[in-house]
Amino acid sequence: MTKKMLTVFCLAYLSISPVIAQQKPLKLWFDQPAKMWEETLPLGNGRLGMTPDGGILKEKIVLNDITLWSGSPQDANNYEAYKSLPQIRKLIQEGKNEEAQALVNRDFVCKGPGSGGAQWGKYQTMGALEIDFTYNNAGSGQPDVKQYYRELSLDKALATSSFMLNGVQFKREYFTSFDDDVSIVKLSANKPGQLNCRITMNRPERYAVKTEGQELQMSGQLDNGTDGKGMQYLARVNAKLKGGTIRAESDALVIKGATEVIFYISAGTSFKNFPFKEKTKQFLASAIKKPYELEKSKHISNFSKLFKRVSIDLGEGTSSGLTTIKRLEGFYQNYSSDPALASLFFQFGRYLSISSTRVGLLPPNLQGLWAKEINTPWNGDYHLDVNVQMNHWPLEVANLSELNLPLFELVRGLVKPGERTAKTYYHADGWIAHVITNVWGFTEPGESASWGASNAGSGWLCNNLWDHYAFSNDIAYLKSIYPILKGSAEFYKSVLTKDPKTGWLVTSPSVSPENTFYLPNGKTASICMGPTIDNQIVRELFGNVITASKRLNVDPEFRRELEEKLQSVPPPGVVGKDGRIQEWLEDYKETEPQHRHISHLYGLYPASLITPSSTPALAEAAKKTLEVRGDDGPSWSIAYKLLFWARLHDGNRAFKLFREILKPKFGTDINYGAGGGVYPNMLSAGPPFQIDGNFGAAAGFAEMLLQSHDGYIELLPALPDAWKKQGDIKGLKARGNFIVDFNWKDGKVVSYKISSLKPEKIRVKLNGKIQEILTSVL
Ligand code: FUC
Repeated sequence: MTKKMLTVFCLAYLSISPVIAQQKPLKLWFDQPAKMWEETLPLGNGRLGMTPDGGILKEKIVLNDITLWSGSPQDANNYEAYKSLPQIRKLIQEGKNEEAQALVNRDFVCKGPGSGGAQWGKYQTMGALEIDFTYNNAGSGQPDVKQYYRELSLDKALATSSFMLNGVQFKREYFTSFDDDVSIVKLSANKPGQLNCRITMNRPERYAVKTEGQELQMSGQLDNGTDGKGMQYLARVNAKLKGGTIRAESDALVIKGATEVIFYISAGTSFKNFPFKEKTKQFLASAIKKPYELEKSKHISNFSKLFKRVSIDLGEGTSSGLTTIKRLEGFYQNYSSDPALASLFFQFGRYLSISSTRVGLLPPNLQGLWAKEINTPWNGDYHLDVNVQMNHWPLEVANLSELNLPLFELVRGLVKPGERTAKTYYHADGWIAHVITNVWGFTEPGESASWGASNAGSGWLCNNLWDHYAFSNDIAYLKSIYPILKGSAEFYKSVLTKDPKTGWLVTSPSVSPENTFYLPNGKTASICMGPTIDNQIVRELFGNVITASKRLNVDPEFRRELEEKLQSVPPPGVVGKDGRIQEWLEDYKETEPQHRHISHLYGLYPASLITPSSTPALAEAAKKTLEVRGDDGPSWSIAYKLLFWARLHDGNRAFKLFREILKPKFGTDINYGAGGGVYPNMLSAGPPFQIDGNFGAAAGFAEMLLQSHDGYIELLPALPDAWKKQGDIKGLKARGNFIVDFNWKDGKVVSYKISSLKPEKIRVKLNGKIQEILTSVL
């Protein structure tokens, strides 16, 4: 920092006006039961998930366990692949990309059916718990239902439903406990003896149900794609009653004349040899003997430890009392009447993160944790060309840093198989993962060249790993990820080949995720060398490994090699003749100008190779790129564009995308083009439900209000007019391990506090000026 830039030295706490009102309870609520699964309320404790529909006479609760996967580890490497590599590269250099693509399809994809095969597997539902209240119910005919209410409290991670039926008030509470690791459903009536019901469990396939004493059990074994004997699972249900009787039938529990019933659902799988039979028994026994109110309060307090770290208030507006679906319907046209919906959606993203992953387990997959079927869209897997990365983008800024660790574990598991794939296909050092993976460590290319040959997967994952370090400053963590980052850099270092036209070092063969271009001869192809995303990833990764090796004081020789290679890596972007950033090394025309993927802006986000201050020309070209791409797409694509515009400091444009992503949707047919939004329960509609849109939008929301990637912390970098009036934020995080609190009025920051473990001099940009300040101590 120069003396000139040291405009002001001040204390980090600058209070000019009183803090804005406390955050109101955060909830989604409905005045009727869910008519489709996308209206149910998602609950999860990072392992177990459940989505109750609040049905009056029949309640269906879909159950999940994040580890429930079919398939098994496999070796789908084509050990002959490397023989074709020189020829593929030669054809690409000669401009015969379509011929190269044919060869990739013949020799350079995975062996076998890839992600279409049973061995690859699927994340799938555990089944459902059904409570039938019509059973044995006195009287028939039309039920007289009044005062129906259904709520998901984000503050408490608790769902409730209540209604009056034939003069009796019934209430249900549901939570996936952060205490005893079981799911709990409590039914109560305000008059004695009114609860009569029959409880069953089922699954679309591979299940058996029985009772053992007073315990209902569902168990089964999934297909592993070889001998059919894959992962095992077990769900146990038991109940505690006030009043009435419980009786076990061969495949059901029958309750008569109770005033209160508490169901405990304990479930587990054999994933990684988890002793699920014993553990589910222990979890159940421990929960059932604890007083319900104690279990509930421990659940809420454990959950709140994470959730309460951040509060946001953008003002209440006049619509915040409406049902969630009415608020969603109104928001697009009349957003200024409901600023609280925007902060609710951000907090919902945080809620979903806490609910769908936990340290020591798996990262959220395409559906997070909530799959309602066996044939989950795209296998409910981990896509590495934006989706799983996006699932983690809000975590650091939203002060849920530790929830990045399950991804780190997943990536660690890819290194060994990825080394085999690197050797087999490229004769290369290090490790690679291509475009999709599962819990079984798949790293081979996908089964089709057009999307499966991307070289970007492993490098892109390293960006997530690095970000956790950038935000946490945790040197022990850096030490632990260093071998992974180094291994990825080793891969790219050994595969980079010289483009004879430019002399640049590039990947080959690869693709720009899922997009296709026209060759000068009019034919189309996807296979190419040096797609822009790969160039940006290599540049960023090499830079990070160089920094890490200096901080850890290791590998000076390797560092020098990377520094030397970096001289010949293409710049973060090349501007084509129409002013856009080229997606490919050549200025090809894309077959789909509005393609959902916008991978060539990776350098703008999540990387920070392109910024308005450091590369203004590329930032302008990025705007043109986005204009042509348009504002529509599956929800994740809209979220990505929102993030780009936030990085380009265009708050109103970012907000336009934010509105698009909050458009109510009901359809569930797969969309590759336009039409993303949200379902009534605010889960993201690709369509179908895909959770990356929720997480991407949460990251985008934060990116409009706080950025820290350009050498300083910037407050309100892309504040839209809609939120100018007022706002109050507490607990967001900035790179360098800083907690950031601030509030604003009429678009100007009026008070802020930046805290760290010890006082630090840092640069902050607020109200248009960069200042140097001293942080407060936490
Ligand atoms: C990629 C995207 C699709 C979808 C799928 C899970 O293939 O192009 O839109 O999100 O991942």
